[in-house]
Amino acid sequence: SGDQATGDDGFDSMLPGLRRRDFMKAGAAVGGLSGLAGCTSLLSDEETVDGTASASGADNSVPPGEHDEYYAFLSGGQQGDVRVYGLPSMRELIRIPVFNRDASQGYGHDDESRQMLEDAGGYTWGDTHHPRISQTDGDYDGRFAYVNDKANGRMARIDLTYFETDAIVDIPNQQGTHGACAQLPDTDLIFGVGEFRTPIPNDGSGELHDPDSYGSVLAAINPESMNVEWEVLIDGNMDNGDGSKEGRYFFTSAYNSEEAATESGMTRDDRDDVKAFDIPRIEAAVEAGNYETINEVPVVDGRKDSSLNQGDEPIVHYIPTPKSPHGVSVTPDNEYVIVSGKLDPTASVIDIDAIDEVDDPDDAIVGQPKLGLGPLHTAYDGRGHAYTTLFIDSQVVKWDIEEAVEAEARSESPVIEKIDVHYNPGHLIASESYTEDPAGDWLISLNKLSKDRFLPVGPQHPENDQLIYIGDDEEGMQLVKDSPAQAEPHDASICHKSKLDPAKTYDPDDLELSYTDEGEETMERVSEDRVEIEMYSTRNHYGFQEMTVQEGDTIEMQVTNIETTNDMLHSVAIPEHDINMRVAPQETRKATFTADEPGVYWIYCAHFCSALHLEMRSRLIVEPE
Ligand code: CUK
Ligand code: CUA
Repeated sequence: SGDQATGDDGFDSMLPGLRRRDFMKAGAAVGGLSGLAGCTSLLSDEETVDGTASASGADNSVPPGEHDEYYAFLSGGQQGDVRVYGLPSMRELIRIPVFNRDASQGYGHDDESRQMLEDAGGYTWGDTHHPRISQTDGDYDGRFAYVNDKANGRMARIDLTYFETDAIVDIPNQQGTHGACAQLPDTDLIFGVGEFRTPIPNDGSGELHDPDSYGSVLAAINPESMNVEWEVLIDGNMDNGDGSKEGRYFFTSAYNSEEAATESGMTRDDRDDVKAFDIPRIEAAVEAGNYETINEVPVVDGRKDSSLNQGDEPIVHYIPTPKSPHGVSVTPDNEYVIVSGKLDPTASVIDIDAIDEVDDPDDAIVGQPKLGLGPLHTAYDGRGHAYTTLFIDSQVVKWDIEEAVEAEARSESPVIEKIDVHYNPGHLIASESYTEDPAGDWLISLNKLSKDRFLPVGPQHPENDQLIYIGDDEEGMQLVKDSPAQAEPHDASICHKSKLDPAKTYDPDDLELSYTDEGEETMERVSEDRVEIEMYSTRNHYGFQEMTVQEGDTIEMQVTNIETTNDMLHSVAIPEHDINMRVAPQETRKATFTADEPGVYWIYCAHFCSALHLEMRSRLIVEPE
């Protein structure tokens, strides 16, 4: 928008086409101007037609009122949610409750979301690690995000039209779902990676004490129905996962090929493995009836000695890689899958086309650069560079992928530079790194420890998500911002804002419940002890100013927010009944509860909505029996 730097002050005509960073350089050269460098209102960044500041260079400032360039979706770890940041500002915009409950969004407080959480096991928490956005033709389509629950073996889907969780599947035969990823390029399947080995089925009927008899499975989930279509039983375990871009393979890392149940046992061997699941062959096996049904899911035997793995067309390739690999990610050009073992200083570069060609799986490993201590996860800039977190060294290392293929194994020559992060990074994510065309400008290092970087808040400190600018290969990586995050983001996906189209209000046609307009409110006793209420809400009242019921009645209360204005929320908060039903504009929700204590209850609107918000009230009068 031109109101920040009009031609009147003369500065933009003095500096045609220059961005702020260039100006700062120029300012330094022309001493006399350098005093103006802090005067950002005169030096605003170039802006796009829709008024979005396009941050220039390593400057992540987004002026008040301007929008960010990207959405970043971060997992919330033990909070069980997904957080949405604006990038590059790193401003947190919203948290989307997934496996947790959130009264601010009425999630877990209305019948529909309560039922969904109940059907998915009824747990009050989850452990989200890997949020992935659906793709079409290898690019984000902005329709859905998917995220795992490591704590209870589940996968959830978030509808990105409304930024709300709309489905959760409790995955049979899988206890800890760790890696999560979509089958690209068109999100044909969602994969849940089973980390914890258990007896299968885990119902006490089998051997409980001998870990050798346990197993873990890869689960393939239909992205529309969220049904588990099939599973593959494997030897060893699995950790993270990523898919090849053309849909052929799904890759997982593994740190416990030993199949041990103790730390010393899990770290005994020098090599674990990467598994390459051949999706078309697995689907052919399922088609041919080559499976055992366990807990209603077809389970294909992908263990090493399975008949399906003998011969020239194995369904699972086991590729040995050094000690306890963790991160696994496919390069944007689909040439390689890069895996790094946290207990070995190298990353392994695996040639995807070679996997099914070589006799010795070792020959598929075409590069093994030595990166530093504790290499975990790798992201891409689309210019041939890889960025890998070094957990032990507390660094991000930038390296050249082709150089790693050319160089001797364990050479450090592919390393371009390292930057210190604070402290101990897990994942890192670059803008659109999971697509075929990464943007290559920003990178977030999701650091597990912040130690001294923020005001102390007791024994538990926030995590530290550090923003690094990677858009300038000559100047190198530049640390731009420390951003505290409540525990514990693991992974993230960064999507350009142009690829999302969030709704401004609900479309009543998308909802199951009927719309109740002003004048259509009803309150009806449908049986001896059941009352149905349908009402509306608007500034600043509800369809009913009072509602009288009898002690012991079950009440089905349905509320439509008839506002058509974006952002104009109301809610139905019912004291002492554990309900806060948020209704967004044009949304209808329903909560069913029992009026089991006689008395008067002030229903109120918990979302500040206008000057008469406090007066937006109704009485629930429960008459004694
Ligand atoms: S992650 Cu889940 S243990 Cu490195 Cu993908 Cu943190
Ligand atoms: Cu409606 Cu506050």
